[in-house]
Amino acid sequence: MRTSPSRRASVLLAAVSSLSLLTAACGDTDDSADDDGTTNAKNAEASPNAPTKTGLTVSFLPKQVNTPYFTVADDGGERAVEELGSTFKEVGTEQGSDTAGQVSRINALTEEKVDAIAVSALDPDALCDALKRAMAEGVKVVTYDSDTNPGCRYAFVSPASSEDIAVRQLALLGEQIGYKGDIAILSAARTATNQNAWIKSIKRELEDARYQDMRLVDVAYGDDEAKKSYREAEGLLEEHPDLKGIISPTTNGIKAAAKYLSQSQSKGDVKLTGLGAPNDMRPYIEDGTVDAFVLWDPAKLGELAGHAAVALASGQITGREGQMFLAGDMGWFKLGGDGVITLGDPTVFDAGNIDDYDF
Ligand code: RAM
Repeated sequence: MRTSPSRRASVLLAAVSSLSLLTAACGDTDDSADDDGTTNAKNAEASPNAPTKTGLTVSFLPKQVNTPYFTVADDGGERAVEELGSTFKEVGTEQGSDTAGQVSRINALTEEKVDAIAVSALDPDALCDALKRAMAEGVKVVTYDSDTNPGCRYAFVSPASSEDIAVRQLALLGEQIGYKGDIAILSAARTATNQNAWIKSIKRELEDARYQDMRLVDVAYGDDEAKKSYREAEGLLEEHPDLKGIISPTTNGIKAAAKYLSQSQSKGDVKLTGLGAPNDMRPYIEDGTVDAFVLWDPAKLGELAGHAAVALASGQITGREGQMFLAGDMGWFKLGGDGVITLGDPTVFDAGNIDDYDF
């Protein structure tokens, strides 16, 4: 049974007054959160050979539940957590922009004393206080898909490097429009960490000489909602009659934009690429609305997050650069700077390979 918060607080106080010197001298793996959240834990030694704990409760909190991308990702997480002998649960809201809903769920999970939370953050800052409280209560926090600030979690399971994800989408669109003309981005929630990191990288990459004739004229936000994303895509075409292409770095956004374009006169003329799920995008590849798009396997992303959460809860990693953990059949993964764990290279899908994938 776990220690109650009040008991833990008094134990901590006693420890601070009488044992702090001893603790420091022993290199104890004290993981209490301090002013900037996780400093103690990240500086702590891991016990790479510690046995994998079983009987843990690991909770996944995606940006949005009941949406294909996160259903597949969280199914992967469930598989990993259950294979490791622990209990998986998923909580979340149906909206793709409900940051307050994420905060209240983090607080509820902390109250419930789950052992670990894997969260895809809708906002880098807004979740921080709740996540820091969770960590102070002994909950191991890992982000996956979309990060919070590094001080508000121990590790981040990233699909690929942000730069890579962004650059590949821009390169695809560049090829498709002959590196010339106005382009726009259709994003998800305005605050989403992953979306904003990719948009920033796309803007930086656009400064490269090869893109000198391409101009980013607008960024729209569809909040990962089908109808809103559809309307935003329509709005982009209405407001920018010379638009040559759209990048939508969200599975829900690109699907809605493809639906709009496939029914519009601009089908095939205005190019669309971004991050899409093969099963969502197959009809639009087949009917010529979309030539190619990018993604990773969300199931593997969730699986890796499940393994990372259990490795944290088992003390095998603490979030420090260079630590390693075994993610089942996926093999060993090494933590990079800021506790970032990278899944691998994204895949480009087109008519030639889309039928090899089923997610
Ligand atoms: C949507 C979400 C998610 C993003 C994918 C590509 O499902 O915005 O965070 O990673 O698209």
